[in-house]
Formats: sequence, C-alpha cells, structure tokens
Amino acid sequence: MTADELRSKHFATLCVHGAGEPDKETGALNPPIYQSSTFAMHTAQEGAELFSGEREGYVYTRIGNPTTAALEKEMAFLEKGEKALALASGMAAATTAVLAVASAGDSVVASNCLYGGTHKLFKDLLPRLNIEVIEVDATDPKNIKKAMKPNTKLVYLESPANPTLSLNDIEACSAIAKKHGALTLVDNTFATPYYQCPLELGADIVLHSATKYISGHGDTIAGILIGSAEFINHARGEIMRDLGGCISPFNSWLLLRGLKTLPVRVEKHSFNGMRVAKYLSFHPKIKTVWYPGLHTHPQHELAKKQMSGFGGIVAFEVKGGRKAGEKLINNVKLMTIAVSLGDVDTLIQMPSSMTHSTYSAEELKEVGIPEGLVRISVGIEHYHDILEDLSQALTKI
Ligand code: LCS
Repeated sequence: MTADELRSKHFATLCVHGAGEPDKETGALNPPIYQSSTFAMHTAQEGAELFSGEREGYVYTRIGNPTTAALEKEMAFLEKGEKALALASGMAAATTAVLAVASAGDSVVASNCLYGGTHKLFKDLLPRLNIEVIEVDATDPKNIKKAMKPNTKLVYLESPANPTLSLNDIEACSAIAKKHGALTLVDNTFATPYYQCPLELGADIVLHSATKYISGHGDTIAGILIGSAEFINHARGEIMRDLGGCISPFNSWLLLRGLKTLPVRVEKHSFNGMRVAKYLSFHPKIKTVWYPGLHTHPQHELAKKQMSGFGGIVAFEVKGGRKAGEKLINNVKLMTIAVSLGDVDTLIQMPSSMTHSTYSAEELKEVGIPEGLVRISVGIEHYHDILEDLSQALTKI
C-alpha cells in the first residue's frame, strides 16, 4: 500500500500498518532491528554525497537509522505531521525542540503546569543559556497573549497537564503565537494522538514522552517530535546531531511494537480512568478529583471540544492532605508506588514530593498543585480490582 493510500485509513489501521510493508528481502512482517552504529559506503564519493545531503541514506545511527525511520514515519502519520524525529527521552525531545527554535536572547512563553523535569529545564538550564522562559497560567489564553514579547520564539504547552490535568485551549493559544510570529509546541503525552491532534488545532510541533502510552509497557525511555519537514530537518541536523540525544534502534523497535496496540490500550486506560474518577468523586474521604472527563472538571467543555477521549490519568486529594494521601499510597496492594505513567500496570505517586519536587512550595501553590495531590496512572487491569484496591487502602485512613 502506498503512503497516500495508508494516510486515508483509520487510526487503528495506521497503528498496525504505518511502519511499512513486510521486509522486501526476507518477508519479515515486523521491521528488523538494525542494531548497527554505522553504515558501509561503497565509495569515498558516496560518503561525501551522503554527508553533504546530495544523496539520501544512512551514515551513522546518531543521525538516522532504518528501524528508527520506520517509527518516525508511523508517528508522522499518527500525528498528521510531515515528519518526525525520535529521541532518547521526552526530555531529549524537549531540549532539542526548544534549542531548534530559540537562541540566546530569545524568550519562550510556557504553561506553568508542566512535568517537573520540563519545569526544571525551564527554570535552571535554559536561563543559563540566556533563554528566558516566562511561565504563565495557560488555562487562560489571555495570559499567553499578555506574556508575548518581540523576542518570543516559542509557546510551550502541555495539555492535559501533568499532574493536575488542566487544559490549554490549543487553537486559541496557537493563534496568539502565530500572530506574534512564534511557533507553538504541545506536549501531547497524556492525550496521545488517538485522543488529540494538536497539529490540526493549529500547533506547529508535537512532543511525546514516548516512554508513556506510545511504548505502553513500561520498558523504554524515549521521546518524539512531530512537525513540518523544515522544523524536523533542522532539529535533526543542527540540534540532535550536536546534543547527541539519539534513540537506540532496539528502543525504536519496542515503540513500533507498542504502537500496534495503542488504540486498544488507550481505550481501556480511558474506560478504567473514568471509573476510578467517578468512584473517587463519590467517596466521602476524597476532597477533590481532577479528571477531564468529569463534568466537574473546570474545563470539561474544552476537553470535549479538543479531545475525543479523556485518558487514564486521575489526580485527587484525600481529606487530610499530604499525610492522608501518603497513608493511602502506603496501603495499596495491587497498584505499584512508582513514577512514570501510561504503563499497562496501575501506578500511584505523590507529585509534590516526587515528579514535581522540582517545584518550590510557592510554585506548587501558584500553579494549584496541592501538596497532598495523589496521581494515579490507571492501568488496564480489570477496573473492579483497581477499585477494590483503592477502597481497601482508603479504609486505612
Ligand atoms: N512530558 C511529560 C508530560 C511527562 O510526563 C514526562 C515525564 C516528560 C515529558 C519527560 O519524558 P521522559 O524524558 O521521562 O521520557 N513524566 C514522568 C512522570 O510523570 N513520572 O516520571 C516521568
């Protein structure tokens, strides 16, 4: 099937067939793992042409690899972008994307509710490179508009955001950025391309911590950027090539395997997520639940507008705050106390002291992340067993 024929197929079909046809030589149904750091050239002239860009091909796995290329092709299909670039981690994707767009003396306007590692990058490393990052409450696009400066090159969003599940209006924020000549990046890790397509909403770059739902099995660290051919070529050739944050061929292959079941897994995560959110919202020991699929979520209407499903991450606060939340976490039996998310296993953690410990107490308050917020990445176990585990742990408080 040609690329154009494939593009017209449904998402689930692209997940199974998007990496390409069976291997031409051997008939292998799945793409081979090209576990090779370097690629033989026939002549010195061919080498020169490959390096100058006159000829397409593989020279060195830091710059490109056939297994990784199959993954990149499939992710570009799924996110409806021209090209994709796979990297060693979500953080490698974030550093590569920002440095592809901004230089010393430029600024980035970002949401203030981000994965703790991204917030640390914005607070510590980028200012050392003289790139200013202005973090604002991006649940209101007006705050983005107010923060834009003549030197702003990038608007950096995360929707739904880690860990509060707050949303950014991708269409409105992208329109503001465009007006100011800046690009918009959306971290689409929580929603996955199955439930949200930022490029169709006007964004320019999509980022994934592919460690999460793209892999789905908790066995890989990886990141992916998707965007225009111009952006991806620049990010690959000028930034990733220098920073060196390339993915290994084996990890690309694991992601290709994960992608085949993405819709099946994400539907189940979402089904279970809704059940956990509803259960908690009616429980007398729970103070607040954050889940975009609940009509009590302050941006539920926006969630329905820009997402086609609500995902598997649920955040909540137990009455009694941090101490009570820790007691709940210490008493789970089926769930695992662990960071990361999007795995088939249900994971539970406390962001203020774990994933978001890079936020100061004042920053947590400002962003609206309670110290006692508990985050569950709801897995694909039977939801009765997940609810039973929550129920027995809650009786211990
Ligand atoms: N973006 C989001 C939304 C994330 O949740 C993470 C990691 C990253 C980017 C960075 O990706 P990585 O380099 O880890 O592949 N989130 C984590 C979390 O919530 N727990 O552990 C890692």
